[in-house]
Amino acid sequence: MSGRTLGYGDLTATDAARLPSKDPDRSTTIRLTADSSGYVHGIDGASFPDTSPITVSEGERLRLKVVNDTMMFHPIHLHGHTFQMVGAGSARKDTVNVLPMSSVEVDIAADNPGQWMLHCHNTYHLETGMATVFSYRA
Ligand SMILES: [Cu+2]
Repeated sequence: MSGRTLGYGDLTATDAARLPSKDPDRSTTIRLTADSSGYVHGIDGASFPDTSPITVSEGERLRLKVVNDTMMFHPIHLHGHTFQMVGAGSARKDTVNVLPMSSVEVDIAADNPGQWMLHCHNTYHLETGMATVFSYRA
């Protein structure tokens, strides 16, 4: 077996897909968590629906850091938007795999008002609480 694994750092958004250049208006961090059993998942130590929403205002550019405090992979998916990777390449995506005990940063253009789910796409992590709401202020 030879070759190497493609990483996010290898991916660059095309001009048509890239977010317009803009500094973030605000930054926030969420931590992906699990209880000591490893079978109850959450965000910042709480399980949905008890997680705190990520609140944004329309037109805002949010830099979101997602820190994985667990030993599992978490493909984090945001509804209603595509974000742009920061630091490792510049791919435009709606799901990013956050590796165990590591983090990713993404920029999100808040351009689609509503109440959108942000969650782990591993269904058993979602069903035990690794979800929150990406919530536009009224
Ligand atoms: Cu997960």
